[in-house]
Amino acid sequence: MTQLKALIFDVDGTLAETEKNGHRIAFNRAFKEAGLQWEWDENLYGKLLKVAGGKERIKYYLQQYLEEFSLPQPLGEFISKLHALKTKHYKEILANDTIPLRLGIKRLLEEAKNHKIRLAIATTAALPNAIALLEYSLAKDAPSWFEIIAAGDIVVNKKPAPDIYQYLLEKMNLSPRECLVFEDTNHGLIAATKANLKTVVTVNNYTKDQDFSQAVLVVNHLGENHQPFTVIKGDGKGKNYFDLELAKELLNS
Ligand code: XBP
Repeated sequence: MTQLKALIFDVDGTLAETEKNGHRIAFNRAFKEAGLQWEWDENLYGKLLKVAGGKERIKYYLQQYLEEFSLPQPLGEFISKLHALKTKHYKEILANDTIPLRLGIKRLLEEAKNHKIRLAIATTAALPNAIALLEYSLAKDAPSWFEIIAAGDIVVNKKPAPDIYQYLLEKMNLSPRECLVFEDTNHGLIAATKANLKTVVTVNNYTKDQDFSQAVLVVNHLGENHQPFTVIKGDGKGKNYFDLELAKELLNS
């Protein structure tokens, strides 16, 4: 029997629905402030989400959608400055509008904390953005709930590469068999699976049609007693909502 020692969470889309009304709006505000006539609507943003990481997403947009745009040089510097503006706007959005956590997230995090299960974050987003979401949407001291917040450029290769998960396992001195991961996207699932980690997927509107065949469980959200989750794939073990008991059962099944 394998002992559950840690839960590892992706951030955007998994902890909270931050993409459509958070990151997307922040990108558009940054473009406007920089004098660029670019507008990422919901549909376009859904397509751009296949590229993880804000800087990488801007670069992809330039290359795939703005062929006629003469690329400023040095391109890396231009993108970094634009992304820094976007980070400023994203933090403002979180501070002013607070994006709520997804159903069941706070309950599960508190249960894990109370049972001394180690917590970590593995995100492609920039560190200040992950920290701001935790502070504004969970609790002021929430960043300290997590032993490691592995974010952004801490690894060279972002999801779907397994690097961020391998980095965490090494830093926390954990075996993949002792951890369970929570993701919302196919590229997050691939990253975790390549690192030999079992993964639970909570889908959202942007990701619900993606391939999650490698997940141990796919649900619409983590649920609450009065708001049960719907199992999309896998065995929810007769539960209404996701708790530590289910995490342990999934790890050992
Ligand atoms: C989500 C992302 C990020 C955000 C933008 O990562 O792909 O790129 O959309 O964040 P994850 P930044 O699902 O791994 O949390 O602009 O800070 O990169």
